[in-house]
Amino acid sequence: MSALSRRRFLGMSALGSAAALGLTTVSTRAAGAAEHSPAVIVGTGYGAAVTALRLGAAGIPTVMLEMGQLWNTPAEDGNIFPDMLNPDRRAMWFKDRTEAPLASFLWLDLVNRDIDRYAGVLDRVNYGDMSVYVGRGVGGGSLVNGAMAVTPKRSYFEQILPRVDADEMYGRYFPLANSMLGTNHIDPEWFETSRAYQFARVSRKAAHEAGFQTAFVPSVYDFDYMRREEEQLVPRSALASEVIYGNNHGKSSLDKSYLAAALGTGNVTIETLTEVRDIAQQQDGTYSLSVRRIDEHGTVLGVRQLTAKYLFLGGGSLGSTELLVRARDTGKLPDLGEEIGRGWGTNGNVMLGRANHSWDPVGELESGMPALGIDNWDDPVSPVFAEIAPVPAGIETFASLYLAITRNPERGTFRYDPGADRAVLQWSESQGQPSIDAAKRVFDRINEVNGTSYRYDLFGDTRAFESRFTYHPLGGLVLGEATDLYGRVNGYRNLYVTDGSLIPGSTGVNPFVTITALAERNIDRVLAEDIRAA
Ligand code: FAE
Repeated sequence: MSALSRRRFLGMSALGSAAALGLTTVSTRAAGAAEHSPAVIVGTGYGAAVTALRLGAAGIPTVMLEMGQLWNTPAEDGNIFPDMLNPDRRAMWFKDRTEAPLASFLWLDLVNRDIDRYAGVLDRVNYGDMSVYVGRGVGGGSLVNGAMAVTPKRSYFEQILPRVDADEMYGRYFPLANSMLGTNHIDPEWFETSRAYQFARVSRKAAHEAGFQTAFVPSVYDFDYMRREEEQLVPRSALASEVIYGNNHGKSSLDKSYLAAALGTGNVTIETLTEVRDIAQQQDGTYSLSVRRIDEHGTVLGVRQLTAKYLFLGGGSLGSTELLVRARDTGKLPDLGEEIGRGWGTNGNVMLGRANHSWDPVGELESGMPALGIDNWDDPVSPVFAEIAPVPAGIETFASLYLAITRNPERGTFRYDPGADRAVLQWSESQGQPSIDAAKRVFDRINEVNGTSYRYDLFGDTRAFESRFTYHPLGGLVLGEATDLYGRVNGYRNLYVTDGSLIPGSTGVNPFVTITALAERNIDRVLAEDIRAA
């Protein structure tokens, strides 16, 4: 067994037994809740998980603090997660009703359900004109996302982060990230015959008719497993309408990859249902964190202080940005500059649906995991990468759904609201218009050539394009602006950002591979220069 597999095995056992015992501290050692740790990481998403593995492997005792739950124990129905058609309290983070991205179908609210307030796995954070979907739990967004593992086009990466060495990223860190995450590719022959991808083939035909190219999308969902799902040899997940509220099988989420390996180093501890509220720096330069423990019903169990020499922020674009905006504006980290909270974008997300002809059915069975996209990114006027998204309703819908990623230059800013003690995003609906315009150029043409039309019934009113939510929040603590070129926060030693908040609002593709690869690059440098050399 390789060292990595051994670590993963140890880590998976620790996660399994913590879940079975209902523990909120996960470790391969008998670890108590220490008051001081050499390194603390906020969150357990992509950036955080990479950082934990590399610190743990370097022998640095590290504590990860995660506000969500460990998702590892089946509930009474035998499943860890609910499917999209029958959501229950596990679906959402403290909501009275689910808030699914498709608000309606035939203008009817058939999609959402009343639920009990609970520490569920998907959050929708609403800021006026913009709502942001994020994952909550050990693994962050990896628990709820669509598993599309896409490396950005090099020319675009060079545009968005011109001061990052692209040779190093494409030669070393992107391949490393993909291999660690478990990225795999669909067998094109199987794709042509699979019932579960008829919806994607129908969309492909319409795109090709209009002269657009399509491309397969790599995934961290195991396509071999999916094939066996279709053959009814294994329990179904992607083919059982599981997406956005978690997958019970098939997906290599971070708890099965980086986080398992991190725990397996023996140096990493994860504390769940533990939210970092405040950060301050002490006289000796170490950081103190005010940390709130809750139970899964939201009852506050206590607040305690923790200290760390090295503090890594991996709470995602919303979480990390909020911590630093709050720290600056409450005077706890007064040397933080104006760049904190800036440069936030939606990755140009816009969703839309098309109505197909009755002779072009999409099929009753749709895989929850997308595998194909319309790739019009090289078009200088309307660059669009549109993933062909499923509507896994279990019935024939004659609908094609798309999540289009566009090059939207609009950016938002987070400001501290002292009354609510939260960072609030400044973003107006009109800032979504460039995304709509770009997508409209592509899909107007597809509709015109194919004699099809938009669906006006999917987003709660009669709009055809929905740009008021995003799955891909990026920025807020932009690399080279709020931090140096390796995520070190300007103005403070030993304080780092390691997640999607480093990326300036856009990656042109689904972002988790970029976040992972950048985190690998940054921690390499930080370990060598700041930690090993200290
Ligand atoms: P993230 O994964 O969001 O993790 C942050 C973690 O920190 C979360 O677990 C939080 O609960 C936790 N946290 C935040 N604040 C605190 C605090 N103060 N104290 C303690 N814990 C805290 O961060 N991307 C793709 O590349 N491909 C896809 O197919 C895809 N599909 C998506 C589908 C959905 C429904 C959603 C919501 C997202 C999707 N994404 C996809 C986006 C992707 O999951 C996201 O970019 C990454 O998860 C962001 O990684 P971060 O490390 O920035």
